[in-house]
Amino acid sequence: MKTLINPSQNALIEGLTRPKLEPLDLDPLILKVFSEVRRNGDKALNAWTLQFDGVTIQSLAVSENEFAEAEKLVSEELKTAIRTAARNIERFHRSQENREQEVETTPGVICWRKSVPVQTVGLYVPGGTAPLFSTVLMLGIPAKIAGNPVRYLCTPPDKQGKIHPAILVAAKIAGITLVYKVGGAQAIAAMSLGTETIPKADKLFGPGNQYVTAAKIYAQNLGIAIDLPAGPSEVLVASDGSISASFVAADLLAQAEHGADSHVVFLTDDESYLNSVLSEVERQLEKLPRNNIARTALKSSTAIVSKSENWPEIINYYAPEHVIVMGEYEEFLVDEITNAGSVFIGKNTAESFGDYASGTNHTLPTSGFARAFSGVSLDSFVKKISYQRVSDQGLLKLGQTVITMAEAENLQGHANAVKVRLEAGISGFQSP
Ligand code: HSO
Ligand code: ZN
Repeated sequence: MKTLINPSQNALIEGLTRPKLEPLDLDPLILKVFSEVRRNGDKALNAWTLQFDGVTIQSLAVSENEFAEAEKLVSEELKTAIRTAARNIERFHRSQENREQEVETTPGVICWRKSVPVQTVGLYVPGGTAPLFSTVLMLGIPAKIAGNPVRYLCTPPDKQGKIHPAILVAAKIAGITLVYKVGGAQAIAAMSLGTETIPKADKLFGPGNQYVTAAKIYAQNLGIAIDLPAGPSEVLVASDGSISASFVAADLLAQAEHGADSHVVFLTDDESYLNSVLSEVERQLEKLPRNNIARTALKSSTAIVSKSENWPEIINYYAPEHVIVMGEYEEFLVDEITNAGSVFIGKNTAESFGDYASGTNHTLPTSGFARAFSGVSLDSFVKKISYQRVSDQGLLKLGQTVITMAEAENLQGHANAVKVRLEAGISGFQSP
């Protein structure tokens, strides 16, 4: 990790700059994938799957038998853990169901809003080195609560054409029964365009590599909504010397092991404590199976010593996906944080709780998007439709206001739409 001791403003800005990925010009490939999927549907998916995943898929949809097989392959202990996490995720997301009040803004003018589920949602879970079945819960459970009529999952097959059994077990628990064996940009193209087998989605969810992200951005041009602009995962840990260095080191490494492009920041006010944390990181790193990945991530990560009064500004400038605050300043920091995806408070609150099982969603804004975006929640799966009804009384009370404003905007047609009613309404009113 780079260390910055009481850095200047410029040094700080540089230290908090997230590593840039090699810019790949993916546009031609993404265009090609989309145009082939549009032209050849499932056949194109099979061809891309053979090319990128090295396997020929007999049937895109996971069968009942495959679900049953997966149940047998996952240990009881893991199934219990998945169920416990699912219960907490469900409880937390159900608490987000809020019925809004009808409002009579003017006598006779009633306005209200209702959540209506997005009709078809396509969820994506990457394959690769870590099978993220926890992400299946984080996306599938709010979709179940929202009641999206069509919800399905795409995930790439392994070399044997199989899906990791824990992904299927989690899907079942989250109420997802449609799982398709397709990954990468071709999966996003299939969800955006629809094929013979895969329904066209209205909104896409889920993390992915650069190809998946580029394809999701392309899908937006086709009028498909996406959850969040996704980037590499990140954490900022802010702690004073009262917290065991091993806790801080473990939290930094938990995030660094996600990917070589993960970014972690450690913020403290004591240089000797910073050194103990750094040696603890080295010690724990040795024993981590994914230490190569974590080591690369740590190279472009930063440890900062700065007075605690500067911490809010540093945290809010960086706008971390996750921030863990531990020690004497935790309450003060919690009140001052304005930019973060999710805040973890106190010495026991490892980010891993939120990643898996406390109930909060782990699909969060990265790359500084926490300045303006929220993480995935129940709201992400619904649209809020507004409704209104104007009675005769409302027409009489508010009609002239609308006419005056419309005429001042030189939109006579708008004014007329009220005038014709007012004239008809008033005469109807006066001669019963
Ligand atoms: N930290 C990741 C989520 C995750 N961690 C999944 C483990 N599995 C992004 O918030
Ligand atoms: Zn994680």
